[in-house]
Formats: sequence, structure tokens, C-alpha cells
Amino acid sequence: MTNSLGDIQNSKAIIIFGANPAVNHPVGFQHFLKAKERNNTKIIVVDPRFTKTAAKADYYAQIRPGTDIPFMYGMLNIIFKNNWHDKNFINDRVFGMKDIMEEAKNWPIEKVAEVTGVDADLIVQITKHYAHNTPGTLIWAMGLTQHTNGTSNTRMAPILQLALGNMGVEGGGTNILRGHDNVQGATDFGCLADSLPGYYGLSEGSWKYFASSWGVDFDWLQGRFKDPSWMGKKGFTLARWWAGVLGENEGEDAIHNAGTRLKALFVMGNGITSTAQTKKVKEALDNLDIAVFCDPFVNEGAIITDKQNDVYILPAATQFETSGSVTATNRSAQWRDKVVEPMFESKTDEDIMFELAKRLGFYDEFTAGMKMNDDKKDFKWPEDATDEIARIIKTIGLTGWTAKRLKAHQENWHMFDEVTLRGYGDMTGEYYGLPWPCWTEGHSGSPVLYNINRSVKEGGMGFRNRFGMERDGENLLAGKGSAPKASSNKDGYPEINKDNIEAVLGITLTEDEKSRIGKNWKVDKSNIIAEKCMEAGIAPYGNAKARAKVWGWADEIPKHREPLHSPRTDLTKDYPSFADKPNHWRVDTRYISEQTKQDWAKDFPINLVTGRLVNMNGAGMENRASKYLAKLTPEMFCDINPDLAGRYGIRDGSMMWIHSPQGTKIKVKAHYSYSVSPDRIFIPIHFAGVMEGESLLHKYPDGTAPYATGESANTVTNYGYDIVTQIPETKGGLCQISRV
Ligand SMILES: Nc1nc2c(c(=O)[nH]1)N[C@H]1C(S)=C(S)[C@@H](COP(=O)(O)OP(=O)(O)OC[C@H]3O[C@@H](n4cnc5c(=O)[nH]c(N)nc54)[C@H](O)[C@@H]3O)O[C@H]1N2
Ligand SMILES: Nc1nc2c(c(=O)[nH]1)N[C@H]1C(S)=C(S)[C@@H](COP(=O)(O)OP(=O)(O)OC[C@H]3O[C@@H](n4cnc5c(=O)[nH]c(N)nc54)[C@H](O)[C@@H]3O)O[C@H]1N2
Ligand SMILES: [Mo]
Repeated sequence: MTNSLGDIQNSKAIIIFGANPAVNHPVGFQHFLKAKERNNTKIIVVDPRFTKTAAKADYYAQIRPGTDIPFMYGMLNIIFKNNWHDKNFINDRVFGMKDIMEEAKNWPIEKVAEVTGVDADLIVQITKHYAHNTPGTLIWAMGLTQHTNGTSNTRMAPILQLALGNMGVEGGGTNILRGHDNVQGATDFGCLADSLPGYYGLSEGSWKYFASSWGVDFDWLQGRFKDPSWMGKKGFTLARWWAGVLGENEGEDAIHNAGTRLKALFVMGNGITSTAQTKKVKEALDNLDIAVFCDPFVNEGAIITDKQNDVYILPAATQFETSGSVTATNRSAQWRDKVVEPMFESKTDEDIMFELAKRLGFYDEFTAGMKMNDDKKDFKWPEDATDEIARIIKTIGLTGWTAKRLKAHQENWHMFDEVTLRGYGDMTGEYYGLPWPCWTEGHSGSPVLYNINRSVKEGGMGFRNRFGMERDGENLLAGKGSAPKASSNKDGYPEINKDNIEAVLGITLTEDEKSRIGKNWKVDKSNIIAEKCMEAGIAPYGNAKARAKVWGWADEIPKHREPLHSPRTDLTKDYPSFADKPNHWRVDTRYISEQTKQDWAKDFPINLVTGRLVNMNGAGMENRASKYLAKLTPEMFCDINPDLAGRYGIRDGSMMWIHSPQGTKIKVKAHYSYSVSPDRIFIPIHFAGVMEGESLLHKYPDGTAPYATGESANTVTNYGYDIVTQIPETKGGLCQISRV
């Protein structure tokens, strides 16, 4: 999120693509409703189904799944034609908009209507309203990401905002509603298969910076890998870890894993039945040597497998039984206290990890970084872990996130404004949760990213200079006069390093400072670079142009590509998927070969849309184990338009089959609903415990069966993975249905 939930109250217009906050972020959604009250803000919802959020909208566009890029190009086409774009902003702060303008010409409104299924007049009304009511905020969530073309979707949305000058302002921004509690923190701190904590790459330089910051030998770290080359390679993703177990050397899911397959699985905080292609997941679980599930509930990974031995269910404590910091969707930190001691024989996640590290023989190295404290002998959990993070992670600016400061914010909740996040009284000069980047121990935090109307000291900054100084003859630094307020340098400037700091900041370093300063702002353990930058009003990461166009990617500018399994076979010729991608996160991944393998729409004519319910979360075991939450939706169901159901002879409340292109099927209860049009159905993601019509109830350990079980949606979600991140295409796929 570039801004914050509270800041949405400043928006003059709200456009929501593929998110349903009334259901999935109901507390945050109150700020949307307050914007309506305060500014008469109109809400625009673009979603293939009429959701509870759509019910609060002023404009609702029922888009065909996977066609958001044509929709946004359609908007841009109208915007550019009418000169509604922000020319100064684009000129000074955006690279590559010319190419976007060219592509937008290919999307006249009639064509957009034909591809997206949204009425042309409605697109014009929406565009006019959104362009004329700035600042507008653009919201998205899983409806944009879970597609083979998801990365392009998530680039397109900021481009729309850049075109309107809606970035870097209160009430504007791209505000991505994140998922789990602390999922922002989980990615920031390194739960990713292609980076070190803080999004540091897997280069030798980064590894060396971390080795010394963690207090371990680089050679020891390197020795943990099969050979040094593996240290720089991406791992498997959660989406396709199963391919690593099945270990095919050739064929559709061939892997590239140093000639070996995965043998052990350790699960901490994931439901597993939430992963696309559940039958592959089951097959992989069956073929593991050992599977360990650390979970406060019986993880249903242990239920769907037929594996008899070496399956361990470890009772993890919940987050109420531990303490520490988490990161909210707007980049704010929150400190939390333990509410109760871990109950019964359960242990906290950190204790489970410490025990594991001991048994595996690297406990000393695992905890060495936390002992680089004043005490030097032992560490205090979780404070020393938090301080270690603050000490090391510069890339996203966590230097100011010391345990002491985060605790002070928790103790002073009442001293912060919910809209601006500004602190009062003892908290004056700080924003709630010190939203990153928080460059130094004295920094205020940055409530609105890329805002040049504030000084850097108060959270202002331009766009990051990350991709060089020049491209195609164009300067990549921000234009003249486009620097944050109170900056010693009024124009664009590069990221700050040891060699350019004096010139860019206009200062002279002492010999002592010169001897202590790091190579660049990202690895400067002395933090002299950041401190000097604050004094000069300079953002350590530079002041550059945002890129509407990237190089070295499959598509330099976002292009429409039909989903792998598209109901519009006629369009797949003009908007084909990507070339197949070998060794994509260690697994060969099919795109065009899958799309053209057969006429999918002939046998599977119905779009399959998946999503969430308000009373359940994720894989759902936590909530189905609650009698009262389970009672609200006691059975797995399918929202189906009566016109479609009628064609197949399926009655409201009767059971129906849903069949996938992979040959799998699920049996669910038909629920007549006009929220979906007759060309698509909707199923929720929160059930497990039934597999292709067979109940698995007998497999739960005594007394642990949840109050509600049902088919997992992911048994029928389709093959298909994003071209960059490999997120499964669980929001675009096809199915066939039949009566039982
Ligand atoms: N109650 C509850 N709250 C939750 C969760 C939960 O499970 N339950 N999960 C949390 C997590 S982990 C996450 S990631 C967030 C997710 O939050 P959301 O992304 O809001 O969740 P979804 O319901 O999966 O999907 C949002 C919408 O995308 C629409 N959609 C599907 N395909 C497309 C498309 O091609 N284009 C467009 N424009 N829209 C499309 C769906 O119809 C759906 O209404 O919610 C979080 N909050
Ligand atoms: N078809 C389809 N599939 C989807 C999606 C979709 O929209 N459509 N959405 C995807 C998305 S965005 C997500 S995030 C996933 C969500 O899916 P999961 O991540 O699988 O969701 P949860 O059920 O929240 O899983 C969390 C697990 O952690 C356990 N847990 C809770 N607290 C703790 C704790 O403190 N410690 C430990 N060790 N465990 C704990 C819970 O009991 C639960 O088993 O589903 C994905 N799958
Ligand atoms: Mo999520």
C-alpha cells in the first residue's frame, strides 16, 4: 500500500479492481464508507461478480475474468484522447508513458466492451468520473494477481494512477489490500524463495553483507549449499513445491533441482489445501519421506494424504500466546503483547524453530545475530530479533524500527490521528507504526510513498533510482524541480553511495566518516549515508522516474493476454499467452502450449471464479473448527445463476459436479444466485475434508474433526501460473458442470 487505510478518507474517488473489502477487510472498509460520508466519494467496483462491496458501489462493472488490462487501457484511451492526463507529472516523474499511449490507441471503447463484457457507456461514465475526481485511490487485491498475466495487471494499475497524477498524494496511491495478518511483514522479512530479508537479492555481495551482519562466516553459509552456484538461485514456490517432490526429470512438470527431489516438508502457518491443484499436492504429500505440520489446528494436509508413517502434527501456539512486531498492509509496524502463556503442550513458532535448529546443529549460528546486542552473550526474545532487523534492513528503510520505538507506539495508540497517522503529545514528529521507509532512529516514518510535497525528514520522497541513469536516450532521473520539499538538491538525483555522496548532497565528509561509511546506502552499517541524507533532505535511494516500461521482461509494457483456459478461443489468437517458460522457479511451466493444446472452451465452457467468505479464512480449518462460524456456511457450495443451472437441470439446493480441464471433479451444493452471470460460477476457497465426492472425516484424529467439511475449491482450479511470481491462476479458469 502506498498510502494507508485511514488516508482513503481523503479520496475523491475510489476504484476497486478484484477486491472485496466489505467481506475480506471489513474493518478497513469503514474508511471507504467514511470517504462516502465526508466527500460524497463515489465507489467504482470492477469484479466478475456482484459482491457485498459492489452493493455499496455507485458504479459496478461486471468484467469477464482476466480482462482488467483491456479495461484499464480502455480508460487510458479515453483519458489521453480527452487530455485528462497529468502532463507535468508524466513529464517529470514517469518513464515510458509514450509507449502506453501508443498501446492505448489499440483499445477503442467498442473493442474494450467486446473483450471485457462491460457496456461501453458504463466504461465511459466510470472513466469520466474517475478522471475528474482527483485524488482518486486505486484498490486491488487477489482479483488482479491470481492470473498467468497477474504481474502485468499489477503494473497496469499504477500506470493508470501515474497517468492521472494520482501518485504521491494524500487520497491517491495504489492501495493493495494485503492478506493475512502480517503477510506484509512475512514478505518484508524474507519468506520468499528469491530473496534475502528486505528484498536483498541472492548476489554474493548481499550474502556477504548478511553473513557479517548475522555474525556468521560467509564460507559456512556457502557450505550449506550443494555447490556455490545454488546460493544464487531461486527456490521452489509454495504454488509448485509438489513438483519438487514428484521430481520428474522430463515431461510437463520437469524440475531443475541439482538432480534430486524434495524429500521433507515442514509446514508452519499454511493450510496446504489452499494450494492450487490439490490432487497434485496430495500425491506429493504421499511421496514425501517426512511431513511435519506445526499448527494450532489439525492441518488438513495431514488429512488429505494417504501417507501412513512419518507424518507429524506439532501443536503450535497461536499469536495470542507470543509477542513481537507485525507489519500492517500500509507498512506500519505494530507491537503486540502475549495475552496468555502457550496452552497445554503447545509451543510458540520461535521455540519450535530454535529446537529444530538445535537438532540440526546450527542453533549458535541461527541466534548469533541477536547476540550482537549490548549483552553480547545471550539474547532477549523478541526484542533482540526486532533490533537485529532494524540494524540490517536498509532497502525498505527499517533502521528506525527498534523494539523500543515500536513499543512506545503501542503504548500511545490514542495519540495518533487515524486519517493522517500523525502523532501528538509525546508522539509528535512520528507517524503511527513508523510506516517504512523509516530511514533513521529519529525518522518519522513515511505515511504516503513518493510524496514530494513533504520533506524527506517527514516522510517525503521521489521514486527510487533503481534501474540506471538513462534508457533509450532518456534521462531516468526525475525532472527539474521535482524533488521533495526542503531538499538541498532541487532536481532528480541518483541513489547515494560512498563515491557520490559529497557531490549530490553538497557536503564534505570527515576522514573518520569516510573510513566508516559503507559502499552504498543499502549496506552502510554505519548509517552515515542515511543520517547525512536526512540533514540534506535527500532520499538515500535517489529521486528518479517511475517506470511504465521495463526491459528484460516478457512484456516491456503490460499487454493483454488471454487466460490459459479462456472461454474466448477466438481471442486467444490475437492475445496469446506467453512462450512456455523452462526452469521457472525450478519447474518447467507451460503457457502457450497449454493454451493451444485443445479447444478448452468447447468442453469446459464456464468460467470458474474463486474467492472468500466473511466468516472463514484461507484454508478454513481455524473457522470450521468453530461451531458458530461453521454454522453460517455449514457446507461447501457453488453460486450459480438460475439460467445456467436450468440449462443443466440443476435445482437450487441440489448437489452438482464441477469438472476441471485436468480431469478432476468436486461435488458441491448448488446455490442459486444472481451475483454471477450465466457464463460463470463462483466457489469459496475455505473447505477441505472431502475429496472428489469422498468424505475424509474418518481420517481426523479423534475429537479434531471440524464442524464443517467440504470439497476444496483447489481440487478443480486450473493449471496456470503467473509469468513472474508463479502465483496460480485461481481467478481465471474453466470448468464444466453436471447434475448429480
Ligand atoms: N473473511 C476473510 N477475510 C480475508 C481472507 C479470508 O479468507 N476471509 N483472506 C485474507 C487474504 S490471505 C487475502 S489475500 C485477502 C484477499 O482479499 P480479496 O482479494 O478481496 O479476496 P477474494 O475474495 O479472493 O477476491 C476478490 C475478488 O476478486 C474477484 N475477481 C476474480 N477474478 C477477477 C478478475 O479477473 N478481475 C477482477 N477485477 N476481479 C476478479 C472475485 O470475484 C472476488 O470478489 O483477504 C484477506 N481477508
Ligand atoms: N482457489 C483459490 N485458492 C487460493 C486463493 C484464492 O483466492 N483462490 N487465495 C490464496 C491466498 S491469497 C492465500 S493467502 C492462501 C491462504 O491459505 P492458507 O495460508 O493456507 O490460509 P490459512 O487457513 O489462513 O492457513 C494458515 C494456517 O496456519 C495456522 N495458524 C494460525 N495461526 C498460527 C500460528 O501462530 N502459528 C502456526 N504455526 N500456524 C498458525 C492455521 O491454523 C492454518 O492452518 O490461499 C490461496 N489459495
Ligand atoms: Mo493471501
